[in-house]
Amino acid sequence: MAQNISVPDIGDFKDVEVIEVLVKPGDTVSKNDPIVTIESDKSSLEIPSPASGEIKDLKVKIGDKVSEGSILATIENRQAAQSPKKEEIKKKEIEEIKEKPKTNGDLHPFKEVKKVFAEPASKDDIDPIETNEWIESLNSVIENDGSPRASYLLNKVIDQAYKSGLVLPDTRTTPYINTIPSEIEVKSPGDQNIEKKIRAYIRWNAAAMVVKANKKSSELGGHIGTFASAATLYDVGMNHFWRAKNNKFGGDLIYFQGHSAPGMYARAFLEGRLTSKQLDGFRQEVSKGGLSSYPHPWLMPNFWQFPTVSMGLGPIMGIYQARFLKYLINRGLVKDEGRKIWVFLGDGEMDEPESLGAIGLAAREKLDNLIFVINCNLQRLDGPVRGNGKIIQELEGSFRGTGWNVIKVIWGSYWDQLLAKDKTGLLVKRMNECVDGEYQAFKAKGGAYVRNKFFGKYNELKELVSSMTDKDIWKLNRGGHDPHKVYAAYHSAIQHKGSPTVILAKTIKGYGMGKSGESMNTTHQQKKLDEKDLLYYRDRFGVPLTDKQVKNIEYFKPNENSEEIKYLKDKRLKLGGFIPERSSFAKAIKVPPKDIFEPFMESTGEKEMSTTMALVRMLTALLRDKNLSPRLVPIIPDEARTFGMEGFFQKIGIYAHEGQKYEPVDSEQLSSYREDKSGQVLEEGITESGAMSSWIAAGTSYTNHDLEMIPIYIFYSMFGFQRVGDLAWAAGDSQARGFLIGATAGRTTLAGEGLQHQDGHSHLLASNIPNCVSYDPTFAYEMGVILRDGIKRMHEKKENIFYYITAMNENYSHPKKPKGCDDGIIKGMYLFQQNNNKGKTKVQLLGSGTILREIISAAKILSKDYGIDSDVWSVTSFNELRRDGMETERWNLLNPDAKRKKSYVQKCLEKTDGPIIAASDYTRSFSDQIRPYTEKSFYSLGTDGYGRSDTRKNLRKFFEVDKEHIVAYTLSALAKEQLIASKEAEKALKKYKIDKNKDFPSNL
Ligand SMILES: Cc1ncc(C[n+]2csc(CCOP(=O)(O)OP(=O)(O)O)c2C)c(N)n1
Ligand SMILES: [Mg+2]
Repeated sequence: MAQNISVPDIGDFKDVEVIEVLVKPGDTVSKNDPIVTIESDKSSLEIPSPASGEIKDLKVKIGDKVSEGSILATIENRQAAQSPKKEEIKKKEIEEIKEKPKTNGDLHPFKEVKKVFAEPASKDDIDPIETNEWIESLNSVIENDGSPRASYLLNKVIDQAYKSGLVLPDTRTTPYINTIPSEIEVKSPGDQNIEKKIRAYIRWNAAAMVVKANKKSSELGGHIGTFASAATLYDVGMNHFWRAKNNKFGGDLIYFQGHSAPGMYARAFLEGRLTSKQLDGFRQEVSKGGLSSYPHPWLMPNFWQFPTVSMGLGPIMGIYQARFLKYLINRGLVKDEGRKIWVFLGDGEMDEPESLGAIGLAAREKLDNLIFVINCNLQRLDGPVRGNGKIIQELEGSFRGTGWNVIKVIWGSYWDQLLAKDKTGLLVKRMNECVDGEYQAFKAKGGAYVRNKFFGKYNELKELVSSMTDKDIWKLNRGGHDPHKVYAAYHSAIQHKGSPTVILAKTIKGYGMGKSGESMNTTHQQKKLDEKDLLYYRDRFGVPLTDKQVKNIEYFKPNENSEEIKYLKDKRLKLGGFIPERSSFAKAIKVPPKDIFEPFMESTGEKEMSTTMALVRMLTALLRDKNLSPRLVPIIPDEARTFGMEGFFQKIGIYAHEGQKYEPVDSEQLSSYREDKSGQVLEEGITESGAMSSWIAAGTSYTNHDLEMIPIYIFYSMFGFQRVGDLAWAAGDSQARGFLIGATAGRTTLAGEGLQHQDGHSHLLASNIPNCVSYDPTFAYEMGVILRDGIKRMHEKKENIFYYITAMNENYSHPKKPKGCDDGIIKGMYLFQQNNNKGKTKVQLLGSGTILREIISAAKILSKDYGIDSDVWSVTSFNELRRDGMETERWNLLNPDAKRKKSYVQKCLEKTDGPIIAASDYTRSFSDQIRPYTEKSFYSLGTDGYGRSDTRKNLRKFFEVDKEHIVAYTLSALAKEQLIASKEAEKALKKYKIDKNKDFPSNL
């Protein structure tokens, strides 16, 4: 007997929209199974079936308005009795899957449901009946033994096909539809109606903030279109998934897409964390209280956690963050609380090599604590990301190919019914064949255009939408804008085990901006909305502002007792607090007792060693300090042997999440390659960007994990700042603490390696990072003093600075530390040696790194052969001296009436005699930095020009920084100052066979 299913009493609501139709004619339903979902102003509701039976006639479609008593469908009760068998099979299937998973390592969580969509006939099919039999067999296995068994059989068949030499289809991509079938989507427990309102207010306030700033000055700018496309992706996370850090839980870590920052501010405003005055200060950061353009922890240290706006850095830093969290867990330093790292990215951003460059590592390390959400709005700044292709499919292939769990969220709920209704398979075919350039146009040009260009290609599809108005077609939404689909994807992602997950969410750039910028090529830079646009935007999302308020571009915030504000706060309260929020409760690490470094303060006597070797010894000593040792994180990109660090392999082990599954080839050796689940060394392989990202993760552990760590990343100095300068900048912004060691440093010291290896400028690159403190020490005791001071400043006193220290591979003996030079070593220079032999005149010789040794030798020659006295200064940091000089000079300029302050350089040199000759293994600009602060004649020698392979001796001669050149140039300088006769200098030039006609090395 047929029975109507109608809308029951739904209170005062009338004309409520149907947002989901959950059944189709022929479906068998049980009593209380949901039939449709309706969404009122207050909430969304599922309407249950009053009885069991078969759906006969569906009377509504998505978008229809219904009220109490409206008929939704009819149901034939008689069928109910006939269906238990099918239901039983399904139940058994689910139970069986629970009991005996038949595959191992299947990455795809959707095992229970067979994804059914029709397929059009193909002219390649020479025997459709046989094809059908194969498909039926597969269906029957799925039904009787479950999907894991079906996957197993298919894999076997594929293996067999390979063995038989068949050419198999590319299986990296799946059809252009949602990965999660609508039948098994987990429903959001949220109140959709309230969430929709909250989202509307956030959208409005974000846009208003940008428009207002831009009205103040067109210099200020901002972005509306990006957050407009991502609002739902963020909102669902904020309302339901992201757990904040508090005293009970470490917190999920969220990398927000940089230029979606306005949306985060807009939410924080509703949460009461930011005031409207602060929103008015968007991008006006010079006076206090302004909001930074993008996520910058340096500028908003209590708010932003991760600097992401330089495209590509977010993804690689996020991956290594997830890996570092596993490292801390596996080393027993933090609890495994199931914390997740979420990384939000743009589809255009995926062009960056850093974005995809480390996805293999994420899969290999089984980072199931990592979730990428890529906002595929199909556009970047200038236009389409892949106009001629499909970015979602391309990314699916890349991520699946490396072993990620891929969840595509392409179509919104409004499409579900159409997909279900299409019996021809042409709808999926059409979805597959359209390219992104077309999809972009569909959303820019309206419903009629979509009917014509998308559905219009096939008569069957035209027919499929014949009863829909253009408006209905326009409403067919994209997955990333549908909170139900997004919720289901997030829910599935957090359950997933064994591999990282990427969610590819299709959205519309400038969603809701209408003609002023929805899905247009110019959307990215749209920062102005005129009155008409603003009124449209308000109406589009139903923001309760009057026309006047809109014209004044007022923010909208309902009062504190409103259900929206209560709801929003309640959701965050349940999830542990607000996000983003940056804090640190890490305990300081006490610097080790001085005697750990004492041996390095003595002369090494006859024993020669490099500063690299000395450093490694110091690290070994530090590893003996029980308190500090576990916190050291040595990071090496496949150069441990180059730097003599292979002893660490056995001592502290190489971190490997799977331990060591093999007996290493060198197992009998002392420094055998030992991988261990609780290993301490991060042996990164050949990836400087990856190693740098690891270093940043460890260096910010004090805030992200409340655990102070001491990362020491050792690399070829040429492949440091030059290679990963932007990450170093981000490290400064992140306030990372730790040591970067530029090893094999110096343009002439590395000798045989040639142009691409020999570094003559890394210090200059480092000098530009405001909170990077850098040193170029020569002797072991200098290294020891600097290292100790660094640990104290960063990890005991918690200064937000990081260290760059160069270490060399040239072996020489090291003198005992001269008395009282600690302060000078740290400030940047100290008097190393005086040669006062009552010579005819005097010179001040300044040197750093290994070239200091050439200076020391030159001083001897000058004294012995030419009767010239000298003071020899070891300059540990031209960079630090320059900083002090700049500050002092500025103070003096600001205080013209006051007694002049002296820079440290001036204090050191003012009472000394003679001109200054400064030399280093870096370009002249390095030592030139202190030229303005000496008030003396200043001559610099350095290694300007491209490096080349040769012996150290020949290279130093070529770059004119060897002792002979230093002597000859010093004599020339003294002659120029009229302190000696010029013929003495001429004689020396001849003696050392210095070719006056040789071109400047920079030109060679
Ligand atoms: C390394 C780097 N290069 C260029 C930019 C400038 N830029 C900012 S946003 C953007 C387009 C981003 O497109 P997409 O990643 O698709 O993000 P959407 O705004 O579409 O979400 C560009 C080129 C940048 N921020 N970083
Ligand atoms: Mg984009």
